[in-house]
Amino acid sequence: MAKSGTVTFVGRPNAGKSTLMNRLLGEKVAIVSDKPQTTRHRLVGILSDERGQMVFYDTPGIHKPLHRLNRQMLRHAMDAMNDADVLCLLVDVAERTGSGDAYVLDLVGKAEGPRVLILNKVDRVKKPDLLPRIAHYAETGLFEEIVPISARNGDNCDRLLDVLWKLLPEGEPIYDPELLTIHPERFLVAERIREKVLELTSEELPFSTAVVIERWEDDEEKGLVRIYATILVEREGQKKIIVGRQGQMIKSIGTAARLDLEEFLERRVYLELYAKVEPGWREDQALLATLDRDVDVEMDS
Ligand SMILES: Nc1nc2c(ncn2[C@@H]2O[C@H](COP(=O)(O)OP(=O)(O)OP(=O)(O)O)[C@@H](O)[C@H]2O)c(=O)[nH]1
Ligand SMILES: [Mg+2]
Repeated sequence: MAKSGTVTFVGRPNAGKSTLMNRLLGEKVAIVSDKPQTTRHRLVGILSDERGQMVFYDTPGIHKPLHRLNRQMLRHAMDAMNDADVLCLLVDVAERTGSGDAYVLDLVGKAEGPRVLILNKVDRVKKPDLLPRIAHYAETGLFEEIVPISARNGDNCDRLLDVLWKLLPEGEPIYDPELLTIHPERFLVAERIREKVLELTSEELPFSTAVVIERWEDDEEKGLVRIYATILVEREGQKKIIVGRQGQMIKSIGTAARLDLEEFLERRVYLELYAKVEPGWREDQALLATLDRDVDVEMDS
């Protein structure tokens, strides 16, 4: 009998959850950045092979929610935690342990089912420094396995996969084995544009930016797709940063995004970006609902 089930990754922002999901899939489904709070939804990645089907849930990092957007992000993380057949807590070993970690550990401890602790970013620490970390988590008695890895360079990720397959229940595949994810192209494209915004801007901007696809036109004749997207910000000053001097910044974002999208969509892309001030969008229930609606599509399995 083949294996089938869900594996959820949770942890603090920036622990490397999205990097790990992409690594295990061998494809980029989730966007990644060096800024915390990159992932805003529960993202699905599907791994199907001769052993069965593993459905990954990548989640927003657990943090103190200061806006409605962040409360929504946490809800996605909690839902994914409750839906997990195997729950993985990711910890960045290059960071000191703090009160946030204790909170996450407590949450994970309350979940049912097998739990795995993943110590990520081992490429950033010396081996002897890892041992007390491992001992600390072993003492909690919460984890079936503790696996040190580097999601970035792939170290020990095969061993992690073996552990996950072992813990997964038996069953029929949930999704068509051909599928890599269930998210619509439109959402994945908006995310990739947001990734370029995160890459090229700094400070508070990443937290207060969202990308909305306004229009999408497939021009079969010319073999290209025209995408019109808005970058939402909260204040006039932020818009100035996004646009940049003489429009340089938004141009750079647009160029980087277009190159990425052409590879992703395997088509020529005409991309037009606008910056728009939408005061307090992170508190705007209707707008957040719109952003959320584009994330999942119902698929027949
Ligand atoms: N050195 C090193 N960096 C890593 C590793 N894994 C991830 N990173 C980096 O850590 C940063 C955060 O990675 P993400 O995958 O976006 O982290 P996340 O946990 O998904 O973050 P949120 O979505 O904000 O919760 C990025 O700059 C990654 O390149 C690793 O194994 N080693
Ligand atoms: Mg992430």
